Amino acid sequence: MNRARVLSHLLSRVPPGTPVTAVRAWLIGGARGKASAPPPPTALAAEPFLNGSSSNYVEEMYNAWLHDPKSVHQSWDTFFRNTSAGAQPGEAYMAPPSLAQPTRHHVPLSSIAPAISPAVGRTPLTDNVIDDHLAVQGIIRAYQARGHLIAALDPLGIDREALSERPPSTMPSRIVVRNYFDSIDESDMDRSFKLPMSTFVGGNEKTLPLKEIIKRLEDAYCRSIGVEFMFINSLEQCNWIRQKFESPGIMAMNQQDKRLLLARLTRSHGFEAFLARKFSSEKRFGLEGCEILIPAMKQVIDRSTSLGVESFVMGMPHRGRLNVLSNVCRKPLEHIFTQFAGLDTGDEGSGDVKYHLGTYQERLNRVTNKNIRLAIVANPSHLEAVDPVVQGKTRAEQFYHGDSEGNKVLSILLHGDAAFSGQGIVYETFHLSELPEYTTHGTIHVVVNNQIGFTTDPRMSRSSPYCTDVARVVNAPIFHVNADDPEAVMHVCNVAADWRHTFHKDVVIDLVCYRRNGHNEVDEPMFTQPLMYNRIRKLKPVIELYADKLISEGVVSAEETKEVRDRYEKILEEAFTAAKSETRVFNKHWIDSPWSGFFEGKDPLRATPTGVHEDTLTHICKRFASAPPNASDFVIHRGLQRILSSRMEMVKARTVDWAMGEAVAFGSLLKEGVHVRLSGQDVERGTFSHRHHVLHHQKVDKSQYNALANLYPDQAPYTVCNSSLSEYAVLGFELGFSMTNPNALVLWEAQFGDFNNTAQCIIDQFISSGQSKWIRQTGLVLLLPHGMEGMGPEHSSSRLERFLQMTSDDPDVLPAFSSDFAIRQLSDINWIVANCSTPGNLFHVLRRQIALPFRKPLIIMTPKSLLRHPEAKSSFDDMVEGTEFQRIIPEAGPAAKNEAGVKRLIFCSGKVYYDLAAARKEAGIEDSIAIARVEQIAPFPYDLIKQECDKYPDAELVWSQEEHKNMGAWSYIQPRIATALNHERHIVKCDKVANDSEGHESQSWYEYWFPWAFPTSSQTEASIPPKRETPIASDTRVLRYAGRPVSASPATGNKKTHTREVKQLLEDALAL
Ligand SMILES: Cc1ncc(C[n+]2csc(CCOP(=O)(O)OP(=O)(O)O)c2C)c(N)n1
Ligand SMILES: [Mg+2]
Repeated sequence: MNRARVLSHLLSRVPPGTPVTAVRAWLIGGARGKASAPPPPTALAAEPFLNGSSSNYVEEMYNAWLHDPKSVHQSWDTFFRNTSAGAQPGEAYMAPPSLAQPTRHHVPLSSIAPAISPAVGRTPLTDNVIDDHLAVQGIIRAYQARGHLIAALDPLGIDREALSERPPSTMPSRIVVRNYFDSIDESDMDRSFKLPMSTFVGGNEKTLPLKEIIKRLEDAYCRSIGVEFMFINSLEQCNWIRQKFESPGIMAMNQQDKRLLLARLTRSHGFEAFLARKFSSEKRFGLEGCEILIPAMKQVIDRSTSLGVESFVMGMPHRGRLNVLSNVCRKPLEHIFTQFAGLDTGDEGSGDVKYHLGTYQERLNRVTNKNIRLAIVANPSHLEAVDPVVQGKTRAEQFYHGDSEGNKVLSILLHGDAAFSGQGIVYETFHLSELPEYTTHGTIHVVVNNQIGFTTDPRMSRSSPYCTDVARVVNAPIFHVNADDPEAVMHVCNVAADWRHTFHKDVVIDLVCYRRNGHNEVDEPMFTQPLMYNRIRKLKPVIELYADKLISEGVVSAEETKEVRDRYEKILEEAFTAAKSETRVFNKHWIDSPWSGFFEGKDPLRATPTGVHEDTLTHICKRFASAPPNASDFVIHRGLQRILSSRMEMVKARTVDWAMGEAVAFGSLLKEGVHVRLSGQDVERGTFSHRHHVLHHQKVDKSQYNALANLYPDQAPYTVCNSSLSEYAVLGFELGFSMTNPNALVLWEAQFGDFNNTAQCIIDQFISSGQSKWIRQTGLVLLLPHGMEGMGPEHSSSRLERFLQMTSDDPDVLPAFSSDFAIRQLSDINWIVANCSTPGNLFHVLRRQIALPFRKPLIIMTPKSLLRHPEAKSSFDDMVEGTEFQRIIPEAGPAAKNEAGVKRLIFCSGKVYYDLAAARKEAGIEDSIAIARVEQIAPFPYDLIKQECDKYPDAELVWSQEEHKNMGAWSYIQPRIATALNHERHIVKCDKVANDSEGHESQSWYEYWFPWAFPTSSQTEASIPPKRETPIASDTRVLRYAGRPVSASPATGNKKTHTREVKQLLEDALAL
């Protein structure tokens, strides 16, 4: 049989009279259309190789086959044999066997041909059939991609249009998921279709009738769960999710789990009902309408615990917080109830409202029988602000536990719907989720989506269809679920925990629920949402719905449900009675990050020395000045070689510049086993190209060398990491990191100091006030480049005045001078503010953070031009053993030797000192003007300031600063110097502790943490805090201001004006 014969053989099967075009269509497949197909609609399209140029090839194959049947592929052999034997077109061809393993859904087309249309019998494949299959594929895909739009997510059943005017909600389901139905009609419902690889609805079936396919898809995607995942770029991850929702029977729950779920719901509901009854007029931001949150969190925890997680770090807003504390963390009910009782505090701290407090609990997880740790991080009212803090704390726990993949420590973040979409920090936090030094290897987010934010409807509070859309930026799958379908919620929780375990990526559970009461319990929701609340009033609580369901299924009896309810009610009543006998509340009960062992055995008023041995200085500096050990292979930038050489010159001269002062502080701590972590924008090199902690191979990508990480074989790890371009999230993250381990120096550096204002909430609500509110300490360091360098308004000021304004020391009270004055001040204040003028002092102040027996935040105004200023260097002599941080650097030049002849004593801080000193020198008045640098501004070094003033009794006192008068330190310094100078002040010593109005004694924080240091009530005078008293104006010496005048803007944008201002400032300060 030659080519002509092959073709004629095939053509012989075409019915007589068929037009040529139809024959062609019949041979190679033409326009689709049931009516237009040539009769009979055979399956010649299954042999498309017979058309066009392929026929030459066919002929060659045929000739080869004739010569030796084995010389052609098996499929050709079969084809020619069948054709020779008289097979019908379409029947002779058999697809060649695949070289690959058959795929999951692989079904040879030929084998399903009979299944495709049973009614017609052996109808072969046609274009129609293929197109119908493609349509079915399209339908499957549409359900996967858009099924969530028509899922029954809202327990209120309010037409979404009423809440949101956006289009998806108005689409009829047919358009959303069945637009491919134009080519398939209802009569096709019984036809079977081969299932594509992209679905799991078949289970073990490879083909299913269309109606069954659709039913299963609707079950998976359009009932109580709406899955958003098709935007995820990873096919593996998409398939994983499909399998978790589509597999037949995957959501089935056994009876035992159903009963557990009911019991948990009972507690969740019972807790709120009990509080509502006992404290009806108290705000508690109850969970009513989303009681499922408690079983949901417990399910996530159970499942994750069974997958190996041992510690859960959680952040959450007000809604349902008390319920979570009690029923998820098992915080003693008495502690919660006493918060309602209006009792005095029995320990340190100003405390916080009950729905902001944190907790830390260790307990047995009964389901898995494993011990777990649960922490809820205390947070301010500022919604979502705690998110990055939780991430940082989680990351730190993972880091210190060597949990490099996040298998042991998991963060869970709870959100409200309005806050999740409204607060930018959510987005900023998501962007940390995959960064190497910031990832927590996946967070489980749970949104309590009660479809309202205070009094505002979603259509007025966001522009995205869902409140969760922000999570799409990191390809996190989003599981929307109707909170009134408890079993669906449990399924989603399991999948979320599994997802996080499998892929170590974020995932979102969107609990679509409602809020049964107003924003809080004393709020009237009918003012603003009348229709919604009419609907809500008709709804049964979910506990009733679910109990009814389980009773009707025969899983539990009505008596049993009552028994479970009564048992919990009894527990609540007993705890309530016990709480009544309490007379005080204790802030210590609410600590979220206990540092076990840290305070033990320490003298609360003794810091270890900060100076280090010269050998250590030399070793670290040399390493810091050296190329990598494999220098010959590691190509360093020429500019860096120069920097390293100049560093080596400094080592030889036993001096350090700013970068080396910082490096040797870090290095010496690392040597002592203290982890150091420096994070912020471009910190690895340093914004001002001075640091260069990470050297980059100029020829090999990602080949880097970090000298400080390679100082000693047994040193602590050094982390230096460029961050995302966020201040709010990154500062929050570092704060969280610092909360986990007090034996770590954690630093955040702002690119320029003024950018700290976009992290203001972390500064105000956490760093400044955290210890007072939550008795939680942190030694976090903020490095804020600050200084007027003529760079314009936005790069000059770290807003020193704000930090000083927030310090908690009283300007009108002179603390009692004593040998431990300095450390006592540090322990009493909320944070330390410093503006160092020498690298040596920077070295000490950084090391002092760890040397202190407690932790305080440290805010440092760091320099820019001083980084390279030839005078701004320190000798090793200033850092060796026996040296320490100088709170003020007194005059040491000629004026110091001419005390009586000094006409003016200038106090200043930071870089302006160098300008003043240079101008003084130029004016030749070094012996008549003394300049003292205030290096630690807060707490104010009263003792040393006074000492300095006394030294020059006839000197006029001047405060000189480069900042404008309404900025900088002036308004902080002025009243304090007045207080320091007031010799006549009458300092009244008080009793050991201030007694409250009812005569109860309250402890200070150090008494709480260091009880052994306070065995009796007899106090040394030195440890007695002074009583507040009204200031008496100083009538002795007055402090004059020499600096820029007031201004609205931090600095001029005009270089010339800047120069003029500097000149004026120096004249004001120095003109005698
Ligand atoms: C940053 C911030 N802005 C405003 C508020 C005031 N506020 C408290 S709760 C709330 C509504 C929050 O709505 P949502 O996030 O949906 O949580 P829900 O109360 O509905 O659970 C608002 C506006 C706040 N606490 N924090
Ligand atoms: Mg809400």
